[in-house]
Amino acid sequence: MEPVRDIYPSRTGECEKILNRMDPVVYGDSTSAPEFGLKQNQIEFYEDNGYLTIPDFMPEVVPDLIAEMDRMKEDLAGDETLVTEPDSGEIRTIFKPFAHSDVVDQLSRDPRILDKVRQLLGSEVYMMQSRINVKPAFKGKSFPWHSDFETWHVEDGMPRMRAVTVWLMLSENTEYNGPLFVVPGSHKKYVACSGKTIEKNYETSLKKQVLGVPKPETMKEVLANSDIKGLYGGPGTLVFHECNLLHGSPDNISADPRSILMFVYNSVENRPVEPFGGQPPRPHYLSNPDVAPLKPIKLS
Ligand code: 6CS
Ligand code: FE
Repeated sequence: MEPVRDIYPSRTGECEKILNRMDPVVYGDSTSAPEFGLKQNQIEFYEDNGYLTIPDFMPEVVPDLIAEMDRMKEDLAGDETLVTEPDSGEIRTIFKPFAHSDVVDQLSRDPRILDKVRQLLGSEVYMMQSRINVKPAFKGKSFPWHSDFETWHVEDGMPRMRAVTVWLMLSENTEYNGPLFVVPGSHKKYVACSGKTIEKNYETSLKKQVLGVPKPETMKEVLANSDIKGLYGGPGTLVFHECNLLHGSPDNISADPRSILMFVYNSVENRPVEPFGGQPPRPHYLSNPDVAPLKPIKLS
């Protein structure tokens, strides 16, 4: 098979560069209106800013999801899909929760979410990655600035920018408990990072990412054109987050956890190829080998 040309080279050993995005942000046909689709002004906001917040989207599902999160922390103890914080034994991330919870699986295929995702990506979609970021009180550590797409491209072989992360706030996300910070509009450029991907980078990057993190000088350039925006909201707030948007989050030194459930939807027309960083593909809980289109559940 012809190797796919790398239009977003990163970690090639060259110095860091800011490149142009070569892909659309919204793939959907704006004249199509799925039953639970986004409104035109929401689509435009997402296209311009790279994110969209819908407050009070599904607060009713949150108590069950928190119960499932607590159950999975116990049930999956010692499993590779549970990642702990760098300086404590606290749980940082539960990967692939849909595989262990019907409640999570059903939500990931809820047409009120799927219609919007398919509308943005203009195709059928599959679940590329899913996680619960727990951010425990006092002990939840930061995530440095990064674009998820950069990692997915280099380490998982995602060829183009045609994926969206949809995440639901499971607790109140305030300015104090380690919320997500985004750089609105940063998804329109691509930071080709320095360095080279090391073998099994994921064994350390999920606790503390080093590769694929733009240097301070590069972030200074990015931030000269845009402010940082913190994403705050109550439990049940939904966020759409374009795959190449620069984001990060500070430590949580407050007394309240800041937990979120994340679904990464990738277009079935953007299935991964050989990872561009030259290392073998990452495990199934980071890049799902099941690329079958997701079927929406029936709402009762
Ligand atoms: O590795 C991943 O797939 C995700 N996790 C981290 C810490 N950074 C990149 C991406 O968001
Ligand atoms: Fe991320």
